[in-house]
Amino acid sequence: MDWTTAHHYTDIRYELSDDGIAKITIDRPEVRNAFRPETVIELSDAFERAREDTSVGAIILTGEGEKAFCSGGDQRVRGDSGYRVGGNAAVGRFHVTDLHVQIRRLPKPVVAMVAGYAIGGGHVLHIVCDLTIAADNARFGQTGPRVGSFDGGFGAGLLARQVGLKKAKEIWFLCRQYGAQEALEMGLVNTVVPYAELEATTVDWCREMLALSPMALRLLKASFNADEDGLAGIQQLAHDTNLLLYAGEEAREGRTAFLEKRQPDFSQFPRRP
Ligand code: 1HA
Repeated sequence: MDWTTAHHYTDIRYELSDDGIAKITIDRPEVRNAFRPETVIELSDAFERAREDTSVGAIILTGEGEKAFCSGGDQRVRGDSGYRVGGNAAVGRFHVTDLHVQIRRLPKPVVAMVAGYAIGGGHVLHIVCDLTIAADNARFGQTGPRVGSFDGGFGAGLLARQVGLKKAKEIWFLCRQYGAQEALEMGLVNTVVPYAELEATTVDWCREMLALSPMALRLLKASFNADEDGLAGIQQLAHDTNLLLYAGEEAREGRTAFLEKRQPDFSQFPRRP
C-alpha cells in the first residue's frame, strides 16, 4: 500500500492513500507507542486535518511496528497533576479524554489497526474507535489500578457496552491481558488476521466503507452516539440532520425570504405523513 506523508509531526505520522484513507500512526516504538501530552496535541491536530479534508472518507489509527498499538500515557512524564508537557511543566495535562470525544464526534469512520499491545490508555483509544482490526499478535487490557489510574468515562462505559458489564469489570478489576482470539470472542474487536495481512485487511474494510454513502455513515455514527452519549449525542445527530435540512429547497426558501425581506412561502413543501 502506498502512503503519502501529508503533514510532518514529531510523535506521529499523518499519511494519505490516493483513494480517500487517512492513516494516523503513533510513532514512539521505544516506549511501545505510549503517548505524552505532545502526542495527544498532534493526534488531535491530525484528526482535525482528516475531518476537514473532504477527500478523506475513512481514518485508520495505528501504532508504529508490530509490538504495540499504544501502551497508554507515558509514565515517564506523569506528574501529580497529569502528564507534563515538555516533561517539566508545572501544570500537567490530562486531555487524552478530549481526544476520545473528538474521535467519536468525527463524522467519518475511524478504524483502529492493532498489532501488539493495546494497553491502559492505549486500550481505551481502540475502544473509542468505530471498528478494530486486530493482528493475531494483538494483546488487550487495562492496567489503571496497577499504576494508580482509571478511566471511568468511555474507557469503562463503552467497554461495558462492547463486552458486557461483568467482563468489563473483570478487565478493569483484574488488569489481565487478553489475546486477539479472546478479544474477538468477547466482541472487543471486529476481526483477527495474521500480522502480515493487517494493513491490507484494514484498507479493504476502509475501501468497503468508502464505496458507501458518506451521509448515511455519518448519520449512523451519530445515531450510535445519540444512544450512548445522551443529550450530547442527540445534539450531534440533530445538527447532522440540520445539515441535511440546509441542503434542501425548504430551508433555502427560509434563507432567501429573509435576505429578500419577505415572508417565507413554505406552502409549496409537503407535510409528509
Ligand atoms: O489511565 C489513563 C488515563 C485515565 C484517565 C485520563 C487520562 C489517562 C491517561 C493515561 C492513562 C493510562 O494510560 S494509565 C496506564 C499506563 N500504561 C501502562 O500501565 C502500561 C505500561 N506498559 C506495560 O505494561 C508494558 O510495557 C507493555 C505490556 C505495554 C509492553 O511490555 P513489553 O513488551 O514487555 O515491553 P517493556 O519492556 O515493558 O517496555 C519496553 C519499553 O517501553 C520500556 O522502556 P525501557 O526499559 O526499554 O527503557 C518501558 O519502560 C517502555 N514503556 C512501555 N510502556 C510505557 C513505557 N514507558 C512509558 N510509559 C508507558 N506507558
